[in-house]
Amino acid sequence: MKLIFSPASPFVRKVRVMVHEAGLCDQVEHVPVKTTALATDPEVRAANPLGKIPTLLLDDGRALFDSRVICRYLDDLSGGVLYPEDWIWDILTLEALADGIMESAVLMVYESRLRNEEERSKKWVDAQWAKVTHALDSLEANGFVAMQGPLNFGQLSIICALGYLDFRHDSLAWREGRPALAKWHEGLKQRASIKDTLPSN
Ligand SMILES: N[C@@H](CCC(=O)N[C@@H](CS)C(=O)NCC(=O)O)C(=O)O
Repeated sequence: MKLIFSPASPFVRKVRVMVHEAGLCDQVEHVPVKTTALATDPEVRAANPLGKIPTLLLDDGRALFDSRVICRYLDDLSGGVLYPEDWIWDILTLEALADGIMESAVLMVYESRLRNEEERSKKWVDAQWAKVTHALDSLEANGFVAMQGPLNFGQLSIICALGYLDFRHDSLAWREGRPALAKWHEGLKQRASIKDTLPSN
């Protein structure tokens, strides 16, 4: 299998964490690309009509996307450990929350990197950050069942989302006023799959 990836993407990081946790490191070749919404890499476009990463190329020529599909697929290959059936809807909801945090955080980056000064909207950026803060506040208030109990992929997705906030939006200090979430994050960030997949430019 080939993973088309960039080391900065939080969605890609989810897949890299899953590859690690599933013990599939020697079965996935990493193919780095530089792609943006305004300049899509041709290899990405050929594999995924949406032009987005992560995209996973299977050995039989099929392509899988997006990160949720790829992570479920890889977990399935390794015996279905991180999406246990008993809690599946809660875990998928937690993963969706993590993806929503990532989407808003990535859109904020696009606003400053891909748009000219006169095209940028502070109102839009503030609205995206408001989505992130509402999500973080609900995690701090312990509103999600799947945050408790044995490790699952909803939890690891949240770790990837928080890691992206540290990587790109450090100055917005997500830990402030959220001691429980910060403590929970400290506990999981020492896992090998998390330490080995830190985002970079
Ligand atoms: N829902 C998708 C989101 C993927 C995504 O937005 N990836 C970004 C990189 S962080 C991307 O490929 N952006 C290029 C574009 O929007 O064309 C997933 O979970 O994989």
